[in-house]
Amino acid sequence: MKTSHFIGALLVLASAAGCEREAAPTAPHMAANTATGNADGRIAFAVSSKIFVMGEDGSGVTQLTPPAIWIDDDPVWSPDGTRIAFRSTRDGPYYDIWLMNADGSGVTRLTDSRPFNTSSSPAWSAGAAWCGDRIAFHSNRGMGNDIYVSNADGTGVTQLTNAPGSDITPTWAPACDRLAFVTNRDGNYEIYVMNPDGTGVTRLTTNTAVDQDPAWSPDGSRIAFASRRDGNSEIYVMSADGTGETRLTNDPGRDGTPAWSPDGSRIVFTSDRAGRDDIYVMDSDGSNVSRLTDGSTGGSYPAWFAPAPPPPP
Ligand SMILES: [Ca+2]
Ligand SMILES: [Ca+2]
Repeated sequence: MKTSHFIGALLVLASAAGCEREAAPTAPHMAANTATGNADGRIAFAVSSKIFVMGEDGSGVTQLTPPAIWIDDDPVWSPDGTRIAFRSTRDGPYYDIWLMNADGSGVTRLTDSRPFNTSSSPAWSAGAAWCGDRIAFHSNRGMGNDIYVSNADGTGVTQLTNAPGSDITPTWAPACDRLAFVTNRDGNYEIYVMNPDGTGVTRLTTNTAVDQDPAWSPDGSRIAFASRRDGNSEIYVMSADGTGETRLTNDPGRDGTPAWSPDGSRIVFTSDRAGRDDIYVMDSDGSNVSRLTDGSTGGSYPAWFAPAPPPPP
């Protein structure tokens, strides 16, 4: 469900490099509530290309992936909160999707795009229904970036899009009946939706600016996204059919990667309005903005755990 700063990757790398000077936790403490599978109220995020978790009030920041030269970022939760998918260059130099337990243990590879291709932007099916434990992602293993889906055990990899242009950052609707994604197939980056089998592709946004980072509200009725249509990146929300676009943020900083709270009342996002990437939260109408990450960490790529019903017996 979470997206990446894919289009602004260079900016993100520059920002991440700037964060390297900051002191990172050196002795990560493991969060007992995630180790036992209860991830309620937890937000996973990235700091300086390492993955962390914290409480939804910004407390209990815990580092999950080790200090290392490779990149780990863009985390998303499994439907039961016991695992996290993320992208990593640990077998680099190119990105692949990896999985780990919610306490950082048990790291395994999901995709293998070696030697020359990348896979990024994992989206784990979760939300209103049990959706079969599938992970969508984008990869350039074909002709340019396209959307793929894989079972969480790595089997059943299926290519969903195969059109000119770059199709990136898929995210599941909560009922898993649709996927939103971003593509420049019509000349500039817009937000599209499609059925889970790749049919029924429909464009939702229409303007000349970059539109990216779609995120479904937990009830499936709305999609939050980021757009530069008003001069710099801001968070917007629209109905799931593309109508009623409304701006939520209004700040000269770069605001992006929105993700909803499980009850839909709040939206967490990344902003550099205080000078570098930090995680902020606001009410879903754009009011009551507050910063979650303090000056010692910063952060980007927030993913708010939303519990899904268990699989049928
Ligand atoms: Ca656009
Ligand atoms: Ca802004």
